[in-house]
Amino acid sequence: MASLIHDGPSLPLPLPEAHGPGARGSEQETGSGSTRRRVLTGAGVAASALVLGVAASGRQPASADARLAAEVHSEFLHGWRGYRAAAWGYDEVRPLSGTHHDFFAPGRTFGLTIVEALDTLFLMGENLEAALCCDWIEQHLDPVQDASVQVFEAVIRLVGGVLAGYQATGRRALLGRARELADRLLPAFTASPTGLPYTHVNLRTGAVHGDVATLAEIGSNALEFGLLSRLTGDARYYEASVRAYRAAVSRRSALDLLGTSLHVETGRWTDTAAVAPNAPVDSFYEYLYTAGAQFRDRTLRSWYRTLTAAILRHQAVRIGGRLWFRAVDFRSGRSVGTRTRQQELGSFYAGLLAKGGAPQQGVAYFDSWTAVLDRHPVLPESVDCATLRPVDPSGLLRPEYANAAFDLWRMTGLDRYRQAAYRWFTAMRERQRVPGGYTTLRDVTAPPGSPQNYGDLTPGYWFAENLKYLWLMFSATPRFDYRVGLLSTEGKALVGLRQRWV
Ligand code: DMJ
Repeated sequence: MASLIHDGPSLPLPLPEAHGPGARGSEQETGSGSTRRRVLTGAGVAASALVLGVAASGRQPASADARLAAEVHSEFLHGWRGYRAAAWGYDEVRPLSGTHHDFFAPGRTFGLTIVEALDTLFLMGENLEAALCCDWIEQHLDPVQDASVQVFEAVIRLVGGVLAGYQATGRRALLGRARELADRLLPAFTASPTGLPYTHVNLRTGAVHGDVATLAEIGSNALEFGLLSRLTGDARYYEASVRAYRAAVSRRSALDLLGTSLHVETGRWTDTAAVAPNAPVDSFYEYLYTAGAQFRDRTLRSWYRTLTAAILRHQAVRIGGRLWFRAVDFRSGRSVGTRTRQQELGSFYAGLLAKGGAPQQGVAYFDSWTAVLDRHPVLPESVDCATLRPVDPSGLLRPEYANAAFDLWRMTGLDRYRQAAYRWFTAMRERQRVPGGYTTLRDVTAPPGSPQNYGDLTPGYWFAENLKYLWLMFSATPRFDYRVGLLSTEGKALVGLRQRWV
């Protein structure tokens, strides 16, 4: 089995020039260029990460911490064994009851946790386990099931996970499986009169439904589809992504803000609140930046700059001396909704801001979330940023804070981000570890260890993200090229995996 993962020398990264629309040149932005410059420089922000004295992308870590890396590895294996023992072949494990959860559709399995864990296992040197995952995907993952799946989740988790498996192993069957999945998902884009994707598609019949799409659902596919286009030479995937982005960005307001959801068939906004970086728009901006950089797509880069300048201008607020982002009407810029409610899901944005040219704001936003962590060792799902009290106290084993710490550490090399991530990790270990793995919590403010507080689920993303960020920070693994390595919103290492045994 183990031989199914290639041994041998490190291979050159598959990074040819983009062949998709990104190579075609840029779309000219109008109207807000000078405003954009004023906003960024007026806030004292240089146009690149150089303000922090760092490279724009990552660099090889100077030092590993073998003891902490071993702790992280051990906890990942604890969760993995829990899944293996109770839910192998199913989507997600319920570690308290020893049962499983179907993530995409009742009665259907995609072996989600296997797909989610694959590249993390590879990065941790678990060759045999990684090979077992590859075998399962090749033999059992059915991309033509009679199941209506959420396109967004299927792309970032399944297509991304299988692609990362291919990048780790070079097994051609995995690339084929990723492509089959993408082909089954494409009708969500191609059946749409506007290019905005329907939210759901039946993998067997191609029937689409879900005619109101959030920004995260619209944009969070450009990395996976772009890589697939690059690897297969078939431009359709990336073209579908860019068409969807264009359909959304072209509907921005005069303030260069976007609402939250669009009607797929009419192209009209179904709400008018600009809520970035909170859900359900979060990764729309992440992919705009990351795909723009990865595929050298000047159009996407230009859109990212325009939209981010508007977010910083109209949504950034200081509350209690900390940086937060308020929801505003996207046309008027006036506050809407609960001004002080912030979601943990938005905390990844600290890293994105820094990567995207606003490092001071990125650091400030990270510090805001660290202040929440000072109050609540496990971050609640949402907080009132004026009081730092939970609004939704559940603890869903979310990875976003560690993701931001990883991005900031990778850019700066500063140990404070590793320390912050380690503190986050130890709280998770203390409060969410159970004999069968790791579990969600109903209330992060309840005393640790109360059985009635356990939610009985290890989400698939826990295997893709939470401990991968920690492992990459502490292990200095030669399996990852820290200079060019690219992680998706689901933590999938889409670029920068080195195909070799260690
Ligand atoms: C993950 O599925 C992805 O990170 C997604 O973009 C939003 N967050 C969840 C985990 O919290």
